Amino acid sequence: MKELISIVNKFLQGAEVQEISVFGEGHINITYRVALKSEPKEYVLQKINHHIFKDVDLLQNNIKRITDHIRQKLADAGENDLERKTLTIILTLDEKLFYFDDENYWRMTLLIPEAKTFEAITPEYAFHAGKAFGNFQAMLADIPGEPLGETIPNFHNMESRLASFREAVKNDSAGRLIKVKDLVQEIEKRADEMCSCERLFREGKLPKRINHCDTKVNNMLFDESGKVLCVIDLDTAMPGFVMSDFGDFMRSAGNTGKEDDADLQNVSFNMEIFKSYTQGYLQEAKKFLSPIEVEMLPFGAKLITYMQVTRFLADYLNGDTYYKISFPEHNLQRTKAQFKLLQSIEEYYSEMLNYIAALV
Ligand code: GN1
Ligand code: MG
Repeated sequence: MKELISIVNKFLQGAEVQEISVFGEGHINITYRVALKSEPKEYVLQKINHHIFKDVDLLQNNIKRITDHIRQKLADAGENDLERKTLTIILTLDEKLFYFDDENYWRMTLLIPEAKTFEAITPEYAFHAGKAFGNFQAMLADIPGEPLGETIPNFHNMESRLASFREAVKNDSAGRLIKVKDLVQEIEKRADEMCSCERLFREGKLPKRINHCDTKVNNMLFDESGKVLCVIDLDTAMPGFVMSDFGDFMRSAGNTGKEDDADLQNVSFNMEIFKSYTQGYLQEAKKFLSPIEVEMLPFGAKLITYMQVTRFLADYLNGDTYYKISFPEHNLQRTKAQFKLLQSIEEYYSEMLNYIAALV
């Protein structure tokens, strides 16, 4: 606690801290909520996982550019209450975007008051979420200057994810391969199909656009009425394929169970969430998407769920070096739950394709 207070004081001079508590559900960074004694405002303090985000300068500069750009767009559109509709970065006392204490990297933002996050939502909320993520992609389409840097190189590149997965299988460094041979086979069976986006990109048939690249339902803040206030967790915003963002929302909000559900019977794909989200998303995004991007949205649901299966299983095989875990077999449980979801998505795949074809 004392250490954390001294970090807070690198950002807010002489701030008297009332309370600091662990906050949110993230698997990567460590996040705290900070309340001060004298101020109504609250803050979010994060220890950035710099083993994963190796270039913190690039990371923080990306986020600054994104939030500046969005704030300007909102202001131009006559919106008010901007501090609740985009993240506000708190600079350090010497006006830097993060503080480095010789070991760890820290950053602060304003905490957005009276906002809610959810792990599961209703179709009505999904419609608003679709609009919000569509609008997020639209707003970032004309961010000025250089293209945003890749904070994690090849982050949503399936070919490179498969290469890392195969490396993990080959090394079997935690000696766990024996337990997961069937899952490895299931992954290999689908490998070729799942690399379609990279092939289409090379053939010049599929563009890259700025994506959020972590459109989990819990990376969105909702207000009391179910409308989306603000998109958060901007760490991975970078160029990618639009169906990735579509797919990550389906993977999280479209799951009737939990990401790591121990009871696989709870896990299946929720078509109602798919339909509402698609309607909301296309309302905002139809104007800038090419026909192939629209057509491939359901593929995104398969792809990102499949990618998550490979990522969780690779981490399990590597001995849990990437994701935070809560118990020893957590990554295996996550893998199984995500694989069950993938199977359910596969069952609904043609229904999804038909739904979109009828909608456009
Ligand atoms: C991580 O940090 P968090 O929990 O929002 C991960 C995503 C995964 C997700 C799985 C930088 O997101 O890519 O899809 O866990 N972020 C990073 O829930 O790897
Ligand atoms: Mg997050």
